[in-house]
Formats: sequence, structure tokens, C-alpha cells
Amino acid sequence: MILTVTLNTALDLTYRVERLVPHSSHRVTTVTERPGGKGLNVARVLTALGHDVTVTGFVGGATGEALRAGLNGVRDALFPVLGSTRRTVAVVDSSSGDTTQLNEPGPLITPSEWSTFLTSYETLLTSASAVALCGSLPPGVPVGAYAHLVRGARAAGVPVLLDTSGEPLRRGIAARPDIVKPNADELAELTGSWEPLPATRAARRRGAHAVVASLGPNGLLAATPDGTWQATPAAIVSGNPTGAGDSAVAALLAGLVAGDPWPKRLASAVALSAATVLAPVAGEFDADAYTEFEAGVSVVQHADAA
Ligand code: TA6
Repeated sequence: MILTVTLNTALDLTYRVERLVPHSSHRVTTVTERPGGKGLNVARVLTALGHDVTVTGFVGGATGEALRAGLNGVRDALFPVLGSTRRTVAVVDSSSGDTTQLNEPGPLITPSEWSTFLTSYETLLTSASAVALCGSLPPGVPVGAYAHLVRGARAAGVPVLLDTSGEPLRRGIAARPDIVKPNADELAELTGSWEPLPATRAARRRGAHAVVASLGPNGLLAATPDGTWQATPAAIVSGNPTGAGDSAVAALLAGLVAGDPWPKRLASAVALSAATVLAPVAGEFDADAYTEFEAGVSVVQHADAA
């Protein structure tokens, strides 16, 4: 099975308003509540694609109960904690498709909760074909947590993908994960460069086997041991971009497990991201659009550089 780790799970609330205007009050037209946090979205997408997936991470309180109740067939090995699972709020402006995201910090994880989690992670790795470590860290979890979990996966011989930001990313990438998937902001923060190509290559030199940068409407840029590729969608789609990066992670994991060549993995990841923008919430995608988009993705190889 594919294992996804979401240490800071969330109950994702999506509010749609006609038009978001600063300093004014709004009527919400629709409210959607879903289990969230990046690894949970990855797992929901992979489950919909027919993969055998298990999610792990921390859950607690009434929000944790609501999250669990919404899992709908996604297998979970979520670990109960005393604190309450956070909420995240995405406010979607229906007129423009622009989204404003508000993410709570999450519950305080105690040292004993963290150490019990580590024991269960080691057990889960024994039946995993790949593992994804996704999202922010809740308070109390050490900043080097992902580096530790990457090393654990490598020691168990399980390929590992890392999708996080800031210092946890900086430390995690040095532990040599198989794939790292930063977005443009995360890449710039990590490398100090806003130029995607040199930044992606510089990020790879920090220790990852491959770095796949998600560049929003410009698709994906991948620096890998087999070469560097830019994968671009045929057209820009508008909708709700929340979770598009999580769907790219889902496709990259599926391609990793299948042993697909990089151009195929990237085409699939770009198409699945775009099909997610068409869905109303993160962790879901428009299945017909996914098939249609995949054929239209352009994948171009860059000349090799040191
Ligand atoms: O990528 C979208 C999303 O996964 C939302 O579902 C929301 O839960 C959030 O990101 C969590 O991100 P964070 O970086 O705060 O862990």
C-alpha cells in the first residue's frame, strides 16, 4: 500500500462568495466540509484512482471526529491525540476563482504522542510500497521531524516523497528523500532564487534524488537523475486551485510505484492537478477532464546542466 503521512490533519472548510471585497461583510453561497491536510488530500485522490492507500497522522477532538466521519473508504491509521484537529478555511471568490486560505496552527502534540507515533510509523513502513510526508508540522513536533521520517523510510527501503515548507523542508531535503515537491514560494524560500530552472536544480543539489516544482498554471518543472523536464498543460483552467499540488503528489506517487518514466509521471501529474482545479474542493478531481487533459500536456526536456 501507499502510505501518506499528515501530521497536521485538518477539517477543510470551503466558503464560496460571489465576490470577495476586503473590509466588507459577505453572504456565503456554499459551504463544503472535507477531511484535509495535504496527505489526506493525496490519499483521497489515490483512493479514487483505485490505489491501496493508508493515511496516518494525528487526529483529536470534535473536528477530528468529523474528519474521520468524512473519510469515505480511505483506510486510516490515524493516531488519536488529546488536542483538537485544526480547521482550515478556503474562501473562493466565484467571480474570479481567486482563493484565500486561512490555516490554523493545529493541536499541541506531546513528546509521548510523538514517540508513540514514531513506533507506529515504523510498523506501517513494513507494508508500504511508497510513503508521502505532507504539510506543515503541528506545534510540539520537532522541526527535524521530516528528516527523521525520511531517514526511517530510507532505512526500511521504502521510496519517500516530501511535500512541506520552511525549515522542515530544509532539514528534510538534506535527509535525501526520493522526490521533493515544492511550490514556487517554497522553492524560492529554500534556494533564494525566483528563477524556476536554476532554483529547482539548486534544490536538488541539497540532497533530493529528484525535485518536482509545481508552478501553478505553468505546470511542473522536474530535475531528476534522468534529466530535467518542463510539463505544461494545454490550457489554463480556472476554478479552485486548493489541493492542485496535492493531486500532483498523488500522480507522482502512483508513477513512482508503477516505475513509469518521468515524462509519463509528469504528464499525469499536470493533468490531475488541472482536473482538481475544476473540482469544487481539494482532494477531488473531474475524472473526464483528467483523461482529456493528459493527452494535451506538453513535456519538453531541458538540455542537461551540471
Ligand atoms: O493543499 C491544500 C491543503 O492541503 C488544504 O487542504 C489544507 O488542509 C492545507 O493545504 C494544509 O496545509 P498546511 O501547509 O497548513 O499543512
